[in-house]
Parts: sequence; C-alpha cells; structure tokens
Amino acid sequence: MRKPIVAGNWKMNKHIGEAQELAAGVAEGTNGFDDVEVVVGPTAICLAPVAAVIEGSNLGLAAQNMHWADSGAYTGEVSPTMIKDAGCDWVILGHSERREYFHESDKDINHKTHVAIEHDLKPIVCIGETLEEREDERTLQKVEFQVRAALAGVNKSDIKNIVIAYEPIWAIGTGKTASPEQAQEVHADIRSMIADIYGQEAADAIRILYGGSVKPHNIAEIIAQPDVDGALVGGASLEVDSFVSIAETVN
Ligand code: G2H
Repeated sequence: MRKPIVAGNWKMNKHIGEAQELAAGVAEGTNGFDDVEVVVGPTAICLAPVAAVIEGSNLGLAAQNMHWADSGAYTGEVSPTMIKDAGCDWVILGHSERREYFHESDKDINHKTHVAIEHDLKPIVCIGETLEEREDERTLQKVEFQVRAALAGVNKSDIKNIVIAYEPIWAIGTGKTASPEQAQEVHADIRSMIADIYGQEAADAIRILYGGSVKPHNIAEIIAQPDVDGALVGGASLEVDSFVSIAETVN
C-alpha cells in the first residue's frame, strides 16, 4: 500500500531561528508516527539550519524549488547538488506561485523533474487548475496536460519516487478547499492516466497529494478519499500544533 505523506510548504516564511524551532517542534510532535511520511519545506536559506535540528528524526526535508544546473552563472539560484548538500531528500517543483510569479513553464518543470531524479531527490510536482478553468469544465484537461508535460520522458521505474500534488489554484491560501469528491475525481483521473502511460503497477505506486487550504478540521474527509495519499500544507504547516494535528490524522 502507498504510505501517505504530509508535507509542509513554508513558502517565504520563518527566519532561521523560527524555522529551527518549528522543525524541532514538528520532529518531536510526530515522533513515532510510523504510518505517514512527514516532510518540512523551509526556505533555501533555512535548509541547512533545519537539517541540523532534525537530524536523527523521521522528518524529511524539502526545498521549495531548485535550478536544473549543478552550478554556473545563474544569479540568485540554488542547485540540486546544493540542496542535497544542505540535507534535502525532497524538492517541491512547479508550485503555482512559481508558475505565476516566476514564469516557470511546463518545460522547465519537466527538466527539473528529470534532474531531481538524476540527483536522487524525490520531486513533489504541483499541478492544478484556475477558477476559470474549473468553471469552464476544463479541470481534467488542464491537470492531465500538466502531468503529461511534467513526466514527459520519465522512465516507468522512476514513477514510484515521484509525488504529484494536486493544488487547485482557487483553493490556495483562500480558505476554500476542494470538496473531497472534487479532489477524488481529479486524483482518480490522474491515477488512471498514469496507468494508461506506465501501467497499473506504477499507477498503484505513485502518491498523489492534495493541497489547498488543508487544515486540521478538513484533513480527515480529504484523506478518506481512496486516491488521496496525503497533503501538501501551506498556512497550517507554520504552527507546530496544526501541522502535527494534520499528520496525526493521516497517520
Ligand atoms: C497550497 C498550499 C501549500 P495553503 O499552496 O502548497 O498552501 O495550504 O496555505 O493553501
């Protein structure tokens, strides 16, 4: 069976000391949760300091982005080898905020997905539709396009190490959550598309997270859906109690 994941995307929040305090609290609060993988995603500058305080715990560490090159003249960027060196085993790719504000394309995300695999980093690839696309009944078309684009050229044997995060853009940070049925419909569609491309074994192995205003009060009904394998959590990952409570429900 697929082990669920609860991953915190801290976005551009928490200074070094605060990040260490939050990570240490999450490590302590989730100690002994054996049936969920818990991952924290601090800013790039906090990765190494957070790695130092969670060493020896079960927590995974995710960068929120990376460049595709190992080094070079890319002012302001951070490379896959650098985030690995800082202690990451995960990387979030293609979050809608990166697509919108930093113009990341599906091609960039595909490139980074390949690079993550090459570097033994597990990518959490984010996809999702806008409100306009949902209202136009183009949700499945959009997410299928994004998943196909992100995974283009990826080998079947690597699919089990890739995580897809379905995050409807209209639900991000807005307090609006997709209904459990809406989430399930999209997750099931993605899984069946993976089955078409890579076969049933790969489809059964890939983990598909839901993201978008996940909170302690709504996680139970979301995780109860058969094709939801966990959550990518933004706002509620910034406090120990709320994040631990979400992980506890999933565990
Ligand atoms: C979606 C999510 C985390 P929030 O961006 O990736 O954030 O839970 O605040 O909606």
